[in-house]
Amino acid sequence: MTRLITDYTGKPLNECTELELFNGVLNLVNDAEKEKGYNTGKKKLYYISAEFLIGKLLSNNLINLGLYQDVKKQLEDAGRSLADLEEFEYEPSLGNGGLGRLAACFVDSLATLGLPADGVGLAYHCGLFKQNFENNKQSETPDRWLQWGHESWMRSTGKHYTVDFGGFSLTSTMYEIGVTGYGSKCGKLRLFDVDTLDERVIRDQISFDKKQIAKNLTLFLYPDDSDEDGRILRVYQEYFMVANAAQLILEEAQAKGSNLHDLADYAAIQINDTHPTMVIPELIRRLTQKGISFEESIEIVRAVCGYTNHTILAEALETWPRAYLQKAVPQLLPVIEKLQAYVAERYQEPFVQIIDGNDNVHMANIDIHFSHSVNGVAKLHTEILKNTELAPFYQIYPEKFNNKTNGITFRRWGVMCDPALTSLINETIGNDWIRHADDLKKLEDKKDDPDFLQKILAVKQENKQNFTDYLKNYRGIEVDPSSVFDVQSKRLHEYKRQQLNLLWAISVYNDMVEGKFPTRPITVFFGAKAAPAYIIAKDIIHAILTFSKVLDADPDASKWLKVVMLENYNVSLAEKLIPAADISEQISLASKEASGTGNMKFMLNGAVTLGTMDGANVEIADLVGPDNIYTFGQSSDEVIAHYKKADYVSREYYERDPKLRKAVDFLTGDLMMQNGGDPENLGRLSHELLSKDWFMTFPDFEDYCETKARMLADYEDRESWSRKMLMNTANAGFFSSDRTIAQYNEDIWHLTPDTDK
Ligand code: GLG
Repeated sequence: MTRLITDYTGKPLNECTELELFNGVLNLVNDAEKEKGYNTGKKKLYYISAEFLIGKLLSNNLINLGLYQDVKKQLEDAGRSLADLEEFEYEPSLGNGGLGRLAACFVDSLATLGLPADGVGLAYHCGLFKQNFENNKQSETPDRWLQWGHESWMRSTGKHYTVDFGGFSLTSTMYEIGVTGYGSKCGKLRLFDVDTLDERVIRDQISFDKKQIAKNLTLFLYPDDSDEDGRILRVYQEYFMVANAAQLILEEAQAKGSNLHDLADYAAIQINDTHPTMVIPELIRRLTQKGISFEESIEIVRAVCGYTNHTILAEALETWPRAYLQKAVPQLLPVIEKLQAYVAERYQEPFVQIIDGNDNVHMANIDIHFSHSVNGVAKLHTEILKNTELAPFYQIYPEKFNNKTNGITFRRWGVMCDPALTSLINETIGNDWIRHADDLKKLEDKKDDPDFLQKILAVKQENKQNFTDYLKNYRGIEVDPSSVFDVQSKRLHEYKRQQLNLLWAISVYNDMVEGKFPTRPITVFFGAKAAPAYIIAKDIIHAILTFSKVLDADPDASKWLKVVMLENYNVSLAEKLIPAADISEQISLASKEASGTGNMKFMLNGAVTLGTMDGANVEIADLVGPDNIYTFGQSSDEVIAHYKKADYVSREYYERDPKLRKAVDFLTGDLMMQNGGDPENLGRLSHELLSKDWFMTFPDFEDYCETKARMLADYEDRESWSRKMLMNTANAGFFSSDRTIAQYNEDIWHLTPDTDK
């Protein structure tokens, strides 16, 4: 039976405002979702995460529910367009980067595989922030994605919990966003909000009164933590998230018949990075309150919880001074102290203690001792955890450590974002790959078929043209669709080394000044937000924006090289950019990128990777073979050895390599200053590179430039390049998040798919 949009709008579609139309279709989707029902079962997974970077919902849900064509037609018949509605839709701002996008892919796959699961997190009103560029610099404003009201996005469940903090309590409301599976029942994202929130406490840009917890608790994701109030606020936020989660989990388990001793038969919890760690002491506290002994509570919680480490960078291995916990969550401190005593009784090694000699509480250490599983997110990352970063823990608990290489949902990152490629694939091998991604391998049969290789090139050209049109129409940016689209999009972080790409681009410019031009024009796209308090990251953005002005101002050079830094890079923009990419830049310092998931999206969409042997790049290289990827740079073993010996001196490379020296000097040179460069920012960046360069840009510079030149030369053999594209798409199947989730379930959660019943 066809659902009519007019039943939801209550008036003819041509008389509706965009918002009325949007809400109408959204409610139609809601009903279709409810009718499909939700995956249920005795045991349920609670995937707790500070971020869920879900992206726009409308089209994705329509595709998953099989309503896309029908709704599109109803709109067209009334002279309206689904494409316009997609543009109108505002992207939810509930995440930052890879961690949050991974969580969004995972809930999609959980639903699709029929696994009973909730994503659990917070309903931030202004999300991370909206990025604006002014005077070649990033500034931030609140990303008010809930401006049309919660109800445009989520349903209030009418469920409330009380969360106690030191000296006061807050009441929460639980909201739900449906997660439609592909050809399956649905799942739910359950987001908690505080009823007393007051957006009026926001002052200038994204600053606000950090002390007014009741009014600011769920305003922003990762509020500024450069001062003590900011850091304590994060503790409040994290506890609010897990105290709600713990109440929900215990309540649901008991409703299904659990006597709590058998909680692990009813609930699995996945802790993502350390933000949800306090769920462990919180559950132990609640279990002991119900009369279960402390020792048994530990065993119960350990059987329920698994921990995923998403990065070896210190920022994700949180430590909180005991005093912060004492202030924000005094009821937890006795539990944490008892956990420390439990550890101290068994293990003397200082590294594995929960509370260190300076009274800092190590959240990851709680996770590792009191979970039954610890996983990394790519093969190399897990090996580094076992052998280096967490080696003393691996000695104690070898059986807990396991790898789960990340994945992406092929529904959003294939079907939805790349309809042209999807049609070509469907025509060729049928559409089973959407659910059984390994099927893509069948495309390899076509690798010597010149007609097919031409078709792949035509799809890419169509996508590049679409993106070119989008940039022109919506952003007023002109690019040349026949240029090579060289793309680096991801958060701005020194270890990801956008600065390496920039130094390469500057060298290309320097060559042009000397009369050496590229074979074909190149457009380098950057998309990246820098954390507001991350000074060097913002300096790098400033350098990129300034250099792009230098190029634009040069009539000769601008024909051959253009640098575009895309403002406010988010999921919706990624969906347009990735299908248009020729080159996928994955150039992090080896050992530092735990996995990456952008690398997988580009690969699926037929971009060829230029990357270091880092994170999941290593597995991409294994799958596609050396002819279909360009790798360069130091290995992770070499990098780790340099850190250990502390023997890296960036200036030596600068002195030795004239090309590098010229590029670095350019940063603070006249042309940059004449085009809006700020001597303070550029001076600081140059000084950082010359005196520290902590992420070893310089040692990889020469190899990067040579490899990129080889890659650009190979690009000119269009048929052979198309074969590389094909080999990337054909071997992307392993990176479906359906595979990742199936492995988590097999090894860690042990849920029974609803479909098996
Ligand atoms: C991290 C890492 C990424 C990883 C992602 C998801 O930096 O390499 O792909 O988690 O596991 N904080 C992140 O984005």
